Amino acid sequence: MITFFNHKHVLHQGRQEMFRGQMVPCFELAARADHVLSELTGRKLGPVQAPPAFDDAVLERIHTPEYLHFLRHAWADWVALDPANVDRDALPSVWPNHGLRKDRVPTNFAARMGLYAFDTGSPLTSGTWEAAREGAGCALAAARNVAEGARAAFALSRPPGHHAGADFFGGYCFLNNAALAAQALRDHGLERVAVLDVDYHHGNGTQAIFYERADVLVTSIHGDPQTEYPFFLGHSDETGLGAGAGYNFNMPLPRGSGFDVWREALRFMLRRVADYRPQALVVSLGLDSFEGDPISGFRLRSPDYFTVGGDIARAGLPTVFVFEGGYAVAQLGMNAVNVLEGFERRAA
Ligand code: Q9C
Ligand code: ZN
Repeated sequence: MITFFNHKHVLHQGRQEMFRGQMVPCFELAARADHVLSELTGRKLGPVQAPPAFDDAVLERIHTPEYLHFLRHAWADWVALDPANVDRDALPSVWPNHGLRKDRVPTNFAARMGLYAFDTGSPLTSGTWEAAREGAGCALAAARNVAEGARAAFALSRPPGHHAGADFFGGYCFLNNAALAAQALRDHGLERVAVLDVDYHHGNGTQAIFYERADVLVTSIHGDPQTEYPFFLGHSDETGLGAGAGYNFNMPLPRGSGFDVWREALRFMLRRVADYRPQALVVSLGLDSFEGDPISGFRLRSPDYFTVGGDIARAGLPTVFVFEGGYAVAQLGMNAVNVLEGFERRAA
């Protein structure tokens, strides 16, 4: 399968995130994408290309103009606060929760950070916009390839995307690549598109974006939000709203779940996908379900990922894979490519 690789991903390198009252080194490292790329090329999975140029207007199919404006100018605004900020990443510290107003956009930059962010774990850096924008280009290119008849395509990029909503960032995510891919498939004329999110963390951004829509089915298998990030979304009783009622499925699993339990959940979700009769599938491919992941709690082993890829292939759908989380850097390339190779074997 063809891979669209984000060569600009290195422009986004957060230094530290807030964790349990301390600043700790970021888990979402540049080495992640490079490991997957070298494994891909080593195992000859197919051609690797840079995405073609695209117009920013397509980002507004998913994100609000105000939020995009904020992201585009955030670094300049941050440095304008204090020239010494060039050597510091921007993180929020105040939020419009608990009875505070979010209908007025403050001019103060720290306040706007809080308006558009939902955690203190997603540093915004000098190159975040450029890196995230090019990553969106990878997702759009992969979607276009699949819309034009490819069996599958892979968008290999960081920062990841599934926690980002129409007007917010968090969970290391700024632009929702999977949502942009799903929307691009719709805009290329496909009537029904399904999303399957297998990242350890619930894809709250993707769910929120499509929650009231029937034309994009969203399914997700993830750590139970009672104990796992992002905590405030991802329960099984979230099934969609309005026109979207019945088009959202969550399968929260307890921390510690192994592949037997996880695969049953995958099969359940693939039946929901089949019932929907979509014309294409977008897979939010997080590899943080791995037993060695430093911030997650499932127990999948490296060979299991071949099976995951094979199960997904058996859905028989044109498939866009979008890279998401996965923080066991040394095994990340192997695990990601195992999924893709398992898919290719079954799809052939
Ligand atoms: N210090 C994705 O996998 N922080 N995002 C958890 C660890 C947030 C994960 C605490 C994890 C976000 C795309
Ligand atoms: Zn994750």
